[in-house]
Amino acid sequence: MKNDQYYMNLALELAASAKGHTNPNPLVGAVLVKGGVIVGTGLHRKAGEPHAEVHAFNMAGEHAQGATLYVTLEPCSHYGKTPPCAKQVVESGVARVVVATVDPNPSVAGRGIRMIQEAGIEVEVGVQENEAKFLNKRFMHNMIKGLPYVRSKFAMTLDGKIATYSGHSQWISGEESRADVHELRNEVDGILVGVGTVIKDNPALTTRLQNGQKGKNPTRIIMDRQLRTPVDAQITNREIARTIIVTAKGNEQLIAKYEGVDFLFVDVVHGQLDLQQTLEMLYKEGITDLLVEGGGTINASFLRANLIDEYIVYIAPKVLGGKDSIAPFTGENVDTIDEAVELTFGEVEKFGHDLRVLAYPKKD
Ligand code: AOF
Ligand code: ZN
Repeated sequence: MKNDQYYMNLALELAASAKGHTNPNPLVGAVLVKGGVIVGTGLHRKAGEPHAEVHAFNMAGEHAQGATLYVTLEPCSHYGKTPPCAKQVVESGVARVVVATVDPNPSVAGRGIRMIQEAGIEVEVGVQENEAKFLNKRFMHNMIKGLPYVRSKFAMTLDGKIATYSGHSQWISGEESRADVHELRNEVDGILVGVGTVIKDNPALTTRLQNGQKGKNPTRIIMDRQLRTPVDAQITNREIARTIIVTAKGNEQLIAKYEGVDFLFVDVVHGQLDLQQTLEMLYKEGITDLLVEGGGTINASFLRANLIDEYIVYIAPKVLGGKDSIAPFTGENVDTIDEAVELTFGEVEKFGHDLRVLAYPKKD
């Protein structure tokens, strides 16, 4: 007989297959097992659609009686877009429920587990918990902080440069890395750049997937304190994707020239747009997962405000040198190494000749 861990890993794998499709909802997988036979499987595919458990119960039918349910997130207890899963769990006649981790959503937060226990069903919590939390790091962050999960992405040479002194940067990373960036854009809700990038590169910031697959275009967000975005910039083309310009309070009268663009007005602190406020507003606009593709200044502001939750760094096997070459983080100088932001490395993967390194802020 396989153990709890084995079936939970299966449920986690099912959940992971919907990555990027469930926002703002979490990734959830469920497996029903009876006498060593998998009688039902399910996953949450998309917000508004049935929860993972519902699919698993539909598949199992009467075989759910006396089965064990493995689910990667606590079954919900609330009437949201769908009725509470905990109720269905109780009515299904399962003998045992194994949960990877508690749902931090304030409308659930332990109530689902309690409902099931109170019906006299054995519940075990914490199997593959770290893996489940890691899989849903975006959702966990949203629920706990009320902010988008921020990923800082850049491509650099082995000596840590993102462009030459003149700003030339096409291309540092290879084709495979650049294709991966489009996979990322397909996953996130928003992509944020500084107005400098808009003026210099006039990017469309859309998703172009390989094999002709149709992608989802994230909302494009421009940090533009003085409203320097050209009215005819590609990024302002509303037909392709939504665009939000974040600008300073007081600029309300100056936006008439832009058509079809949404605006957020935030405070200016030390000459810069307040990032914390920006993120709070973006979260209210439905941005749960944000990719920052900024230049060195934007990146440094996010870094120093401790607002980066994940680093996605493509490293090309090239050395550029040059004392004026551009680094991924500029901003103010610091005096000592103690002032570095400490990280822990995550997964390292090869894309063509490049490496992609993931890193996360060190938890204290
Ligand atoms: C589960 N199983 O598969 C998912 C859960 O708007 P609703 O009704 O879809 O509810 C969304 C909330 O339900 C979401 O914020 C999270 O707390 C929980 N998601 N729960 O038991 C699932 N996707
Ligand atoms: Zn549910």
